[in-house]
Amino acid sequence: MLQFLFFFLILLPAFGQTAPDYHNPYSPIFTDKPVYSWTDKMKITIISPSWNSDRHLIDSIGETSEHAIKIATSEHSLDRYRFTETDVNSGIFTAEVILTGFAHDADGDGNSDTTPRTIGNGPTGGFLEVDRDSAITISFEFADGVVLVESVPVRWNVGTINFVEDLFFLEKSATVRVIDADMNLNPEAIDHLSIQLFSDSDVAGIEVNAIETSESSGSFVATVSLSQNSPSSGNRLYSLPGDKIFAKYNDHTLPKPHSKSDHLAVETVARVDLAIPPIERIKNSEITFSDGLGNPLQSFLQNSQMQIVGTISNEHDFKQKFVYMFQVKNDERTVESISWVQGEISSQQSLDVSQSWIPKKFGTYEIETFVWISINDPTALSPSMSTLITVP
Ligand SMILES: [Ca+2]
Ligand SMILES: [Ca+2]
Ligand SMILES: [Ca+2]
Ligand SMILES: [Ca+2]
Repeated sequence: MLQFLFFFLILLPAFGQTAPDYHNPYSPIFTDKPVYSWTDKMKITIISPSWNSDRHLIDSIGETSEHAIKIATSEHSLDRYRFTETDVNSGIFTAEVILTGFAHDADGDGNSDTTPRTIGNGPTGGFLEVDRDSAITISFEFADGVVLVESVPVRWNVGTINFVEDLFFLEKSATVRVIDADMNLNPEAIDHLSIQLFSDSDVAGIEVNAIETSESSGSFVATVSLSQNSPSSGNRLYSLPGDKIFAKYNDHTLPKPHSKSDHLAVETVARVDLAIPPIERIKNSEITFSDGLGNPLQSFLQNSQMQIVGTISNEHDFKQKFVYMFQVKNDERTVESISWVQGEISSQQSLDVSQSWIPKKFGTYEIETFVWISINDPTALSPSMSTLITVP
């Protein structure tokens, strides 16, 4: 017994655990999540160097009745579930179990969406029925009379819904995302759920199918097109410039204090407008020059610091992110200075952006400014501007 405890203390740091609680025997059983959804896949790891009986072979644990591993809720149980060593000499044993939930209509169409069953011997391919608020207990009798135990809860989650942008353009597409781990009904396949979409101009709207982004993500995405020229149909939603568009997901898998039969609609909103070509989205005015105190400069001096001041304005009714670039070239057309300011400009706002610069030599300089979406996306939001100055 003392020998075993010694092993566990050495292994602790590798798993980032805090110091063991000596009043409770330390249990080297780990699950890949602290909480599971009702139809999740569980990956369980047991650290048991003493069960690495042959350092040249993959060992197994749990399948004998004398030293059984049991994975169970208060109602259902997988007894003698086999775990296998991760490598011939690791002393670390793993297994997977797929939770199958209980009979429940998860999407509100009147039919149950689960296949509850408890079957399997491990190390993979086992199924375990769980209830909404089950606790799953993993126990391993790893020495006579010494049983290690770990327990993890099962929970339902309140789904969330969001449009990926606050503003969409007509005749383009809009993407909406629902995150509800409870609708990852099969952790080994792509699931789907339905989302209702409507607009101020079409309050009846459409129902679209949102597809899980990967086998077990619990994140579901749907894309619709927005049209002012064609009526709603399929994945197309009729809407007019200035409309609000709405997306709604009905969650039939709610945690306490909701009852299991409750449902709740979660909703999100975005706006639609006419598509505006990127180059017309921000107005970039002529640059000006000032001294350190903000007074306008008419002439320039060598080795004297000046501020190059750009002015941009956003005449649209949506806020925009931008990056404003300053570029200075000398008479040899060589770039002497390049810098940028990143920011966000509100609807109907005008902003000054400035950059200090010291001309080191006499000569003529060309100062160019560019407004882009971002450093990574150099799509121009306005035509570039250029000014020549002479430093006498
Ligand atoms: Ca081994
Ligand atoms: Ca159903
Ligand atoms: Ca899935
Ligand atoms: Ca849910």
